[in-house]
Amino acid sequence: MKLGLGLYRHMLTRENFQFARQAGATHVVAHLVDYFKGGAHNPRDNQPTGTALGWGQAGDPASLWSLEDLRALRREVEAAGLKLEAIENFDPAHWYDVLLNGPNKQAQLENLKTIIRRLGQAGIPIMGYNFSLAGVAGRVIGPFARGGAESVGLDGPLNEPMPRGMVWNMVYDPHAPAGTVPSITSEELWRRLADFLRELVPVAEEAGVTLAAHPDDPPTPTMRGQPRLVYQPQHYQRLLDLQPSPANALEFCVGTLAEMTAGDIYETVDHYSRQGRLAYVHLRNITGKVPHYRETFIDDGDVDMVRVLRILKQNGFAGVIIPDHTPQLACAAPWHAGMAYALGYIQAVLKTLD
Ligand SMILES: [Mn+2]
Repeated sequence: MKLGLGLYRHMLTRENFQFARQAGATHVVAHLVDYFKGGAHNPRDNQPTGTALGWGQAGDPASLWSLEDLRALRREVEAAGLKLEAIENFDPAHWYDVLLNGPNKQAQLENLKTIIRRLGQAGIPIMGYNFSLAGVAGRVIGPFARGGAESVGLDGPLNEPMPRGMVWNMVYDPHAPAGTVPSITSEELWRRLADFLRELVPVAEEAGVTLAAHPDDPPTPTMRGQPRLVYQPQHYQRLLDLQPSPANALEFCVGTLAEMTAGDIYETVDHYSRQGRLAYVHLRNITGKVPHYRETFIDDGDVDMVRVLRILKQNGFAGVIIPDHTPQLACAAPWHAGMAYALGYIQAVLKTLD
């Protein structure tokens, strides 16, 4: 198993690549969506949380990530002695009508295929995504973690419907007419995912890229009046079975899976890792279950991380593990200190298992 660090777009700097390498990481997962653009209520040096208005503004719908930019990013990561393992998340600007089944759906499916082909050409092996209408919404911030460390949690789902022009907790059309996005059924959401996978998986196979699905975070049955896709552990199997290809895999988020009300986290880790369909792993600890949980330090929650990592090893998982979110440590660099703490902890467990 390999240790990686996830970096938000504005953190893709030489200094942060050095930080990752110094803290023991060998791989990087890069976010290319700027979640923080125009989001005044969103702290930039922490995971995005936002308000009912979402995280921020989506990118430019007419401008896809170029092959040149992807290659340049890979070169910069490699110059620091690291490998670029994955890009995490499509920009809502590039696929809002794939999620919403809107008039630009076919054109935007072509956008996604172009992006996958470019990843393949740039030698980036994994594309992480989260097929969700409401996205990562509804969470609250507070001094929830050990010693009063600032952390994130959920106190019940956000039921206020999404305004038009918003999807995936970002604004893709600031000039959209007033009103809200009508609710859809769970089966309709699964049909939209099936359309996406039917079109994308063959392209990913040909490009040598693995598609990796994140579960719904937070995993409540509904959010903002919309259904969720993967909010119980068994829903992940339905997603895998839609396209039984190694290119249809999981961005396996242990924290989110542990927040789910059904299932046992160790059985879930065993069930999915033994199928060889984990593209990469998000590691994070929590206390509680939806609709009331708190993110904790990696050693301090309900989940025995040593046991999780042992199961992954026993089942032959050889991919990259990144710390997911961590609480902020009270110091001059709260995000970095939190990540360094999680990286050191994971590294020590991996060494022990070897
Ligand atoms: Mn995650």
